[in-house]
Amino acid sequence: EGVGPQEYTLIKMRVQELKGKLASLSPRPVFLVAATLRPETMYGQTNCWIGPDLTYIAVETKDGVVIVCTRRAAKNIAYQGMLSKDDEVNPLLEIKGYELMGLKLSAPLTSYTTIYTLPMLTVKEEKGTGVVTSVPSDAPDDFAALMDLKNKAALREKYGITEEMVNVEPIPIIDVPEYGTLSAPSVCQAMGIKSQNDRDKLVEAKEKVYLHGFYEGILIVGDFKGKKVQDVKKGIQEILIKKKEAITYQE
Ligand code: A2H
Repeated sequence: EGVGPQEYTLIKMRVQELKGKLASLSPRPVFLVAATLRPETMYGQTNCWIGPDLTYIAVETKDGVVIVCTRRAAKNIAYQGMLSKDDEVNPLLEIKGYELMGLKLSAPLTSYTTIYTLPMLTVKEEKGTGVVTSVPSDAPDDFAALMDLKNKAALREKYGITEEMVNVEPIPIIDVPEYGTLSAPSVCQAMGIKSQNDRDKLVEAKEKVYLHGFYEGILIVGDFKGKKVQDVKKGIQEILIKKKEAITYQE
């Protein structure tokens, strides 16, 4: 990671039904916000990751919607002047990650009309918003964590996840000369990676997939079809921001 501030795109994903603790936020629209460096990969989102043991808060933004993220991220968002009361974080509620599992979300660009929140044990409290977009076609971490949930009934049961919620497949969105249109699954398979616990191998797989995907990848879907990944990031970010489906975020 560089020395300067990192700019992320915060992707807004609408919670379709407000149940449990979230019911008290009704009738305001509620969004989980995920920090990504790769907004063009939102065409391939299959689910959303939440850290089961992290603590999240709900805060109201200046445009009257509610966003859910870690307290640390909410402070940064407040500092950037986006919350109702400047520079002050007044949570509407606090909620644990495990209480946010199995929610139905509407997310931009993906071909799935509903995606589910699922647990990933490696979501870091000190990065981004604690909410992570899952793109198993192009991120080895996402592919491995999804495989774990598909293969391990005990893991699903622990967090109240049903088979239906993990019944998704990686979506081909980027063609990488060396690896084809499903680069993360291809590299994971070639390296024998079956689980998010294969830490060392995953580090190597990520280096390969991210490097080749970003510098050599060609988008094969959407408005920027046929263009190089490195040339479309800004354009896709702008479209999402215009449609109020994303905001920029620095930390
Ligand atoms: B990226 P950097 Cl397809 N904990 O989004 C763990 N990982 C997190 C996180 C957190 N709290 N917050 C964000 N991230 C992930 C998509 C993607 C990403 C693709 C390919 C590469 C890639 C789909 N997941 O990142 O340490 C998010 O995953 C390449 C590094 O700040 C975010 O972008 O560089 C990335 O890590 C930010 O990592």
